[in-house]
Amino acid sequence: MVVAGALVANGLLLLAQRSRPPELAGMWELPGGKVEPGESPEGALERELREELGVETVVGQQLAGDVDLAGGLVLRAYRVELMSGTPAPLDHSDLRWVDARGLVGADLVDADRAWVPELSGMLRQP
Ligand code: 9L3
Ligand code: MG
Repeated sequence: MVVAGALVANGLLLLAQRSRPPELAGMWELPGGKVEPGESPEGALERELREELGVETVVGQQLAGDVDLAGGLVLRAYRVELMSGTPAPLDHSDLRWVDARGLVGADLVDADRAWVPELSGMLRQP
């Protein structure tokens, strides 16, 4: 399983720009990564966000609908709350906070597109 986090603050969502692999580099995603053996999905997401962004988070509600990825992996997204730290692009090319319009206009990885309607509803409207 792969887990991803929707960090929303002040009506804005944090998007992260992938640096790899080449076919995804430059595209934007909800940050996260693979669940390791022995981890819960929530624990894995907290670890990934600590590694990728340098922040402490608490994982909340799951977003609706898991997404099938190539290679038999399943992608699941959760709301996450920022507890401490300021997100930094420790593993990504760049970070960006987007409102509803910015999310719709972003060059998102295909896997994350299913959540755009649900996420837009949580964000500041233009
Ligand atoms: N993936 C897709 N959308 C996301 C994330 C975090 C990951 N929001 C896909 C890209 C990779 C795989 O899942 O094919 C593993 O992710 P990572 O460990 O390279 O971040
Ligand atoms: Mg990752």
